Amino acid sequence: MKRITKKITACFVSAFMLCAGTCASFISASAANDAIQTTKASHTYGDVNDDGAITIADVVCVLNALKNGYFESGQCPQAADVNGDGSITNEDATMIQNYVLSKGNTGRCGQKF
Ligand SMILES: [Ca+2]
Ligand SMILES: [Ca+2]
Repeated sequence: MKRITKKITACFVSAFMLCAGTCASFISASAANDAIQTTKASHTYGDVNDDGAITIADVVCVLNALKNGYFESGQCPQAADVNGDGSITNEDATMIQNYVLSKGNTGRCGQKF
């Protein structure tokens, strides 16, 4: 059952990423630098919605931000740059998805900053 859920999640996210990819390619992490919108003292790479866990919801946050061009209030854009290249792209979303699915390159997901 868990395996099927992971496959369904992966399909959903892949389809969403395909759609988001046609709308926007990246958001500059430096442009979002003044946008930490939570009051926590520390954050975790990959935990974009800052709820204390890295889940598929964080992947969706990144994809929505790529589509819309901005992060919602309460989200932590810096946590989205998991490959540390200074931009937030589909690659970051893929790495967070990999972390959720426990496979592939996860960048610095899970590290505190
Ligand atoms: Ca989260
Ligand atoms: Ca990045």
